Amino acid sequence: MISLSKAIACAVLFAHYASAAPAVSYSAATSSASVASSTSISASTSSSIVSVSSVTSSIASASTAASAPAASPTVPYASDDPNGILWGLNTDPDPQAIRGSLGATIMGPQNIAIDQQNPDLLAPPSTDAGSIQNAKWPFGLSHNRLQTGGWARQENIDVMPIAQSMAGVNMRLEAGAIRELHWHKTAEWSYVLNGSVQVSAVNADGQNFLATVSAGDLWYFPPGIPHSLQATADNPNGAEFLLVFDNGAFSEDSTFLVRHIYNLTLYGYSHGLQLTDWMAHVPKEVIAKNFQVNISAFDHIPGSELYIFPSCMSPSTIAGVALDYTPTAPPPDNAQAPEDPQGQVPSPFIFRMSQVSATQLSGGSVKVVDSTTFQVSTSIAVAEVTVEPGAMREMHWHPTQDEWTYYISGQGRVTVFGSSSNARTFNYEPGDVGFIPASFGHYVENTSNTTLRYLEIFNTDRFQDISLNQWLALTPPDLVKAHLQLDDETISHLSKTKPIVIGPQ
Ligand SMILES: *[C@@H]1O[C@H](CO)[C@@H](O)[C@H](O)[C@H]1NC(C)=O
Ligand SMILES: *[C@@H]1O[C@H](CO)[C@@H](O)[C@H](O)[C@H]1NC(C)=O
Ligand SMILES: *[C@@H]1O[C@H](CO)[C@@H](O)[C@H](O)[C@H]1NC(C)=O
Ligand SMILES: *[C@@H]1O[C@H](CO)[C@@H](O)[C@H](O)[C@H]1NC(C)=O
Ligand SMILES: CC(=O)N[C@H]1CO[C@H](CO)[C@@H](O)[C@@H]1O
Repeated sequence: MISLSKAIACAVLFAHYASAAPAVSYSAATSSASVASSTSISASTSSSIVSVSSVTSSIASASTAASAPAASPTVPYASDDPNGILWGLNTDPDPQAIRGSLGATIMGPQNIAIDQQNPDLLAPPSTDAGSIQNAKWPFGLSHNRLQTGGWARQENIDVMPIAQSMAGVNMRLEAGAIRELHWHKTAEWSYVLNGSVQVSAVNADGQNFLATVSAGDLWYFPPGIPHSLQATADNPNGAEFLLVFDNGAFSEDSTFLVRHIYNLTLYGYSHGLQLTDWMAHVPKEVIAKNFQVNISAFDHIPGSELYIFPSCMSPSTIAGVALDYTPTAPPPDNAQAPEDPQGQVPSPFIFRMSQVSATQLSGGSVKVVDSTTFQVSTSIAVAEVTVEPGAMREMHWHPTQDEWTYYISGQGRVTVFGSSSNARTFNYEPGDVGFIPASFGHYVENTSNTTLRYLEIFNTDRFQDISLNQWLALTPPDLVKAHLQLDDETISHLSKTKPIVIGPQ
């Protein structure tokens, strides 16, 4: 009897596939017939068939199926609890560790501001399980390096061990201030957050480059290419930008220099090498010989690295004692690189992403820039995503590349799923860094009343993602039904193109 019902059900499926010649042109009507016929088969006395009957009735009515206990063929149904976010940022003055019937109030001390920002850590959805490493780092928790003319703070494996493949730096330069001439073994990718920055570089063929980029634009310096950054006065306050390096152990901070020099040799980790630091650590006799000038020409080179400093006329500021410096005018946007007999670099080190129009989607927008358009950027790709209130970046994953996420505005909720029941939900705000290992399933839900804008950054030359929705739409429907017991109406809503950002519902 069991084998007969299976045989008939399979015959119906076969008939379905035979009639639907292009497998993608799925017919809801045919599938309803297959459900109906298997239901009629199950109207028998065999106890084994009873489970088939309850399965098919659950297909017929999703709402009644939900209340039927343990009716799935081998495991109970997933919980009906919608597990929504319990409070938004600063909307609950008294956040508590309670979700439904679980948890209890906090009786000890409480950092309310942190709990307000992290509802899904304090009162996680019941779908969270197992152990996903911490995947949130607010730049606001980073030690900041304050300099005359700006500051810099970093995220790397020291503070977020899960993020092995990329590290980030948030840097600020006042108008005219300079991030000094330097280089490093990692590539450097940047997204300008505010103001404008003039970048300079020279490549191994002696070709030079000079350009000014503004908010929403990118630069990229391949490993080892010497470069500098200087804020213009487009914004009288100067500029701020995000830097991303293709190695999670990157450190800008000389506090950890000893450790990183050790590892520079062993592991190829990379603190930047500064022009002034090098010059201060070579015998002056050698420097004079190198440049073939009188040694006195180097009487005023700095005794240690500058890192970030205001542009100035007098070198006397540089030795650590600010005597009298006169800020020069910040560079104009149309400044030209010095005449170069070797010519200019063949492929620009900047990309004006702010001028690319975003692809509009039902729930927001997306701009992807990788080496297909920004040719030199062979180790970093980016998707700039906006998600409107009530919408979400769809459930997806990136096949081979980790995602280093940076939140610019709005608030987002992300569940990182890493197989074997391991899942953890995090809440993000502007200035936070997130991290999602390659192939880990995730989504980004807008949990604010404003547009959520963030960057998905990958250590790769090509942006790639897999859409759950598209995957299911392009898989034989009966196969999908066999897994998820979806009804035809739901199957018909699957999208054969990637929704990317979807909603509101
Ligand atoms: C969004 O706006 C609604 C209505 O004003 C308010 O009740 C809710 O708390 C707001 N949510 C957030 C996350 O700010
Ligand atoms: C840029 O910075 C200025 C302050 O200098 C601020 O008023 C403005 O809102 C910022 N713009 C963005 C897009 O963050
Ligand atoms: C170098 O890096 C490795 C791998 O991250 C680490 O285990 C080791 O402690 C580091 N060495 C030093 C001296 O910091
Ligand atoms: C270098 O310059 C100093 C100061 O101008 C001068 O006294 C000295 O003779 C010069 N040395 C050489 C080798 O030219
Ligand atoms: C305005 C709006 O629709 N806000 C929504 C943002 O996302 C969260 C989580 O889904 C919802 O609770 C809000 O209503």
